[in-house]
Amino acid sequence: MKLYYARMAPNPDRVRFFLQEKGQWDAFPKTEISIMKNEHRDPAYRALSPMAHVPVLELEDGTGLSESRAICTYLEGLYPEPNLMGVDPLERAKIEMWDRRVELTYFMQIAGWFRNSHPAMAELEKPQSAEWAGISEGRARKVATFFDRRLSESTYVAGDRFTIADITLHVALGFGKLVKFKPWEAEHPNLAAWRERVSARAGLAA
Ligand SMILES: N[C@@H](CCC(=O)N[C@@H](CS)C(=O)NCC(=O)O)C(=O)O
Repeated sequence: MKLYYARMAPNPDRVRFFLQEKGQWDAFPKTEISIMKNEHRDPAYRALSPMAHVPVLELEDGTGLSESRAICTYLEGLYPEPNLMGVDPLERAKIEMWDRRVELTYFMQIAGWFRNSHPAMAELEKPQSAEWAGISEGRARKVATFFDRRLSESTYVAGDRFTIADITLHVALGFGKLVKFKPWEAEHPNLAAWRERVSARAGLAA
């Protein structure tokens, strides 16, 4: 088994933090892919990742598993402890619900904002759209308020314990720094308190 990942890229970081939380980051080999050097578009890599996305987990039989959450589902099966995705059908569903809310409504808006406005992304995002960036920014700002409210009633994103949904939010907040959006610094005290709590975890070390 081998993980193809990229440094300082949010989706690979979701898998890295997931493995770090499980104490398994060093359990199998990794290959670094440079997105800025276009290594993810190399035909050999595309054979594993047809959409040219990082990360990918290559299995012993040559299967390429992509989509960060799907990779985490597989890793949760291999390394069940500590549990990060739920122990029974209801808890699994609730964690997935919150994780997808974070990914689809916040993480993806930060991605749209960053990819359509940052000069470093001009090569990857063609064409860049200032209008798309603006709409994404507005939505990200609104959703930050939603998660601040959620964290006023819940210690962690999906409930009373740390799960994959916290990893996704942690990565998404870090991603937002690239567009200088730090909602925990103003007006969002619950997000700030949660961020301080999770940032202290060894598994989320940079
Ligand atoms: N939905 C995929 C997204 C993967 C993805 O977009 N990864 C980025 C790096 S964070 C990438 O490979 N970008 C390359 C590109 O846009 O050309 C996942 O969850 O893994």
